[in-house]
Amino acid sequence: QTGLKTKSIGREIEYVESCASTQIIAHQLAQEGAPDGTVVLTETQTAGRGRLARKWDSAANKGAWMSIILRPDVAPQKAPQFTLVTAVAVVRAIEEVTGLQPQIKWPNDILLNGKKCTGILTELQSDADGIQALIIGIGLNINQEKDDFDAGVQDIATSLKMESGEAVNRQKLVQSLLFYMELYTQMYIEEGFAMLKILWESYSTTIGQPVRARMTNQTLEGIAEGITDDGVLQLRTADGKLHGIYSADIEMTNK
Ligand code: BT5
Repeated sequence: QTGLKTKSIGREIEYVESCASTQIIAHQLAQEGAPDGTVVLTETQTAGRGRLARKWDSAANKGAWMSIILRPDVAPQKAPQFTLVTAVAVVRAIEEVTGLQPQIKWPNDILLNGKKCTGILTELQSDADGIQALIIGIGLNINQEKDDFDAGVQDIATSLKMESGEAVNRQKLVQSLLFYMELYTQMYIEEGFAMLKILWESYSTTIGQPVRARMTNQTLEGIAEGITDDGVLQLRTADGKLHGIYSADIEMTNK
């Protein structure tokens, strides 16, 4: 009994007690032909990962560590938009189940009171025919206490329990998240990003703010003016130039 209200996402669930990373399992399953909507879910990861091979701290039995396989018929350049769509689904699920009001920090962080409660990692399997699979990793901190986090992230991370003061039913949260993932990914595929962008902006903590964007080869400072319909961040530097940023680590410079 999963209690799911979805038609495709989560119809196939691969649940493992423990693993290195749900991304690794999902990549493998996708290569073996796993259907659209397959979800890999675990209690703990020994090598959970973020972007650029960073470590994702995945305390046992306290979070939702999962990867979702999608097979959308869209161009590979659209892959980053799925990070934004996923962020909206995460925010809606947290709101629905806890009443908390999370914010989105472009591109892949969900924050509560300025601290990170969720990270999203979108990876791509593609070939000359286009996207074969998107592997969307979601790491959601639910019932950790401060001491459950690795020392290195204790100051920047938070959990739903730490913010609401109450333990949160993890199953309910996962059900709600998969429901919103299905709703919003379908909306995206049928109607494009325009409507979702409005929703995304209403949750964004980045837009209109002064930020520092660290990229692999340079750092830029300026005002985050908005995102394009492709999800690219528009950053205006002091010299008046508008830069399109596809991927970066964002620091809010006014906080
Ligand atoms: C992310 O990367 O935020 C993407 C995280 C995706 C994790 C999920 S869990 C299920 C699936 N399987 C995986 O192996 N991964 C996905 P990035 O933006 O690069 O942020 C990584 C940084 O976040 C780290 O360098 C730490 O500073 C911080 N961090 C690590 N663990 C954290 C945690 N549990 N909560 C908050 N921040 C954390």
